[in-house]
Amino acid sequence: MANEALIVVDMQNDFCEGGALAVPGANAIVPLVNRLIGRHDHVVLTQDWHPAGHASFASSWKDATPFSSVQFPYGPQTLWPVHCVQGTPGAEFHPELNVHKAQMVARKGFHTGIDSYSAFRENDRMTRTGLDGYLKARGFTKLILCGLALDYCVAWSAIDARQAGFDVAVVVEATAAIDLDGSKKRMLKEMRQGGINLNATA
Ligand code: VGL
Ligand code: ZN
Repeated sequence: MANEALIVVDMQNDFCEGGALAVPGANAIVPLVNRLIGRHDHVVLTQDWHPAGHASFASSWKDATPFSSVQFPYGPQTLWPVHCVQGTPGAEFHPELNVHKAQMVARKGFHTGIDSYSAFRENDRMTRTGLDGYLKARGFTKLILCGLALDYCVAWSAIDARQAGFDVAVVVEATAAIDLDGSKKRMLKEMRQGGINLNATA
């Protein structure tokens, strides 16, 4: 469909089995994501793309442990293991992902001091990536999302896409969640309440 784009979120080695921030069940969704890619005319990939020493890495802070939360200038921020460092194998797409059809690769998380779950707006909720402008300029009105992680980058991207005025569906079966402190349940509820269709299938 001409007005519809598939957004494949962060299908990168570090979020898959054996990766630095492996999401349980990530490898199993690769065939489903590829099927969705095969069925869509317009595909955008997002890529978590951090400089070494990024502020969201626990190792960038003294005495901090991964998965703890600390106060950043913009609010609470979860600290993560070092992952998706620019130019490293962990930042590359999963080797079985069908990347060739992608018309756009949108990178995010490249500002050292700001994390970015959403592909539209960084975690300070002010810095914009410009992806909405690109998608609107291309005439897309409907976005279908899949990928990793359901409760972080997929959810925040979906919520921001809805707020930017797109009709948004998430193919939940083609996602996998980190599920930190109940984040999966919480973000599914936020998406549902935000008017995002969670019933789409792969
Ligand atoms: C993500 C945590 C940190 C994600 C990225 O892709 O969901 N999660 N960076
Ligand atoms: Zn990240």
